[in-house]
Amino acid sequence: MQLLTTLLVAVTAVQAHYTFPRLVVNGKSEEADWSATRRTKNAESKTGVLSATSPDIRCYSSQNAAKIMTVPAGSTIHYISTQQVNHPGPTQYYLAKVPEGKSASNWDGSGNVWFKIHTTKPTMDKNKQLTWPAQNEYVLTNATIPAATPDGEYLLRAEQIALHMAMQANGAQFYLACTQIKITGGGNGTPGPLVALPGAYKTNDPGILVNLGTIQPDSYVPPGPAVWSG
Ligand SMILES: *[C@@H]1O[C@H](CO)[C@@H](O)[C@H](O)[C@H]1NC(C)=O
Ligand SMILES: [Cu+2]
Repeated sequence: MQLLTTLLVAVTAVQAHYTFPRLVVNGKSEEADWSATRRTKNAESKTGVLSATSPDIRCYSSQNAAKIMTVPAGSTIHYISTQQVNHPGPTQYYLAKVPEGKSASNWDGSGNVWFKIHTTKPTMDKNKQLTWPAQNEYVLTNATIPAATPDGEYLLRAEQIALHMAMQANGAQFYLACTQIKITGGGNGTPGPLVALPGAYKTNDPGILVNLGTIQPDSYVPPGPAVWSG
């Protein structure tokens, strides 16, 4: 029994990484894992992206998905995680509008097309550690699709950046997923700033190369553009 317990603890430690195979929209989950969310290259290994400038930073070299999920503007969204999101770091959501004549079911998300709709800020816990909303949960934090987002097909990208090793270059781990969605009932906003992925992040951005043991919550600067809130 002692041995079994030890083994279970060891296995749990090895599996302490995660993927986000399901989007939840207003409490209703995608019908199955990887149905509208593109199956990422790390679906089995669950390892994070270690280079902020690699092509994997966009959608983790994922396969196109079969479905496109309808998402009313103004919806509350989040993702289900395969494991506990145990590492400290921000959760961010981005959208990219599919160009005219292309489809969310196969567009690659290239170009200056991505805008950020959500980021999370840390607080200091009672052990003087920086912690983030939804840390240690099996979901990513909720975000709102801005009501002013124009109708149409989009790629939705979620990331959680694990910063526990980020005091060294390429030590931050990016866990991410992209989902094929169609926004309905939206508005006439002009989303921006628009950035490319890769492109928006640099290895030495202060939110990527950072020692969490030496900063205050207010001084953490998440990577990427400002949030567009519509
Ligand atoms: C997140 O949104 C879901 C509905 O999609 C809701 O059930 C849940 O309570 C929300 N969680 C938080 C922390 O607000
Ligand atoms: Cu880890």
